[in-house]
Amino acid sequence: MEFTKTPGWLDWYTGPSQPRFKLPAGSVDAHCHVFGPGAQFPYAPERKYTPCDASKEQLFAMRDHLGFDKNVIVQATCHGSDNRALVDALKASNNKARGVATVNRNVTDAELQEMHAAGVRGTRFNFVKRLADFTPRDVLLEIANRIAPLGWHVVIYFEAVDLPELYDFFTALPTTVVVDHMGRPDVSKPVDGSEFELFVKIMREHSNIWSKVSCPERLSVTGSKALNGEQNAYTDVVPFARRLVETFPDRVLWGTDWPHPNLKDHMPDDGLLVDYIPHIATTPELQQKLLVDNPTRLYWNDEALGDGPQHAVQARSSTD
Ligand code: 0GY
Repeated sequence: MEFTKTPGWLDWYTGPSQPRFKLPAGSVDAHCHVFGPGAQFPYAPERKYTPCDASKEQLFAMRDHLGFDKNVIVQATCHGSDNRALVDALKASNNKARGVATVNRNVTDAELQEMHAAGVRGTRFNFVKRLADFTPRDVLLEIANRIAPLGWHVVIYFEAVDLPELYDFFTALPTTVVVDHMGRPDVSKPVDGSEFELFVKIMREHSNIWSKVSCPERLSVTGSKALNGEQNAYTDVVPFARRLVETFPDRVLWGTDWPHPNLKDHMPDDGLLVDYIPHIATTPELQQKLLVDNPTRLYWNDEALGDGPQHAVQARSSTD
């Protein structure tokens, strides 16, 4: 099938620089996507955008170039709940990728088991209105209760202004919960202001809630961009990410967000994006937790694939 990209679509950056920051051995890019290719894995009819293609081979080449060891591939909304491109990438990864799928209430137990065997370890609930249609809370809770026995977690994507209304739902979820991109704070507001304090509170009071401290390129308002060798990009986002890394060092993850869907302003050089990491995780100990220990514990705690969910549940409870 032929697809035409959304007008104004920015393609991912080709020829990224070599990062100056040397990632610790075993580092995981814990938030990235594959797009199609559309000819092989058609984009979903209900999608809100049509991206450029970004194949598993291109993702794995980017991983190797940047110095990551592994990926966590998150189902992008342009594929809806058709997880075939994701599962195909996981199977081709040689145990170097895990996945976060999107499932609806009609998913069968056999489909869940198949995804688990391929390396899926979570499902994503998207509350960003420009990306996904509304799903009733009772349906989401039903899905969360279906995936919990597999040892999977829930990834949530929302914007900071919506947190007060979503707070009770999030804190009632029965699994580990991973928040995308720090709950998208408005970084022109103070890092100790009421909006971000609410996010810190939900993490402080709920030890099952984790955060990705990713996507400064999406959140930055005044910071310089990760382009043209810039070693101090997105400085306005740094205090927010650094606060989470230092307050919750065992519950933070980092990812490139390659191939960076829906950016409107600029496409970052992914090498320079890696050079942003030591600004938010300033010691080797914090870097090791953020990039290696935390994602490995969450996604590779059952080393052998295909052992089935029971094994995953046991592995999970023994480390919790
Ligand atoms: C991200 C951010 C975005 C898109 C998606 O699944 C998606 O389409 O997550 C966005 O547009 O903010 O995490 O990739």
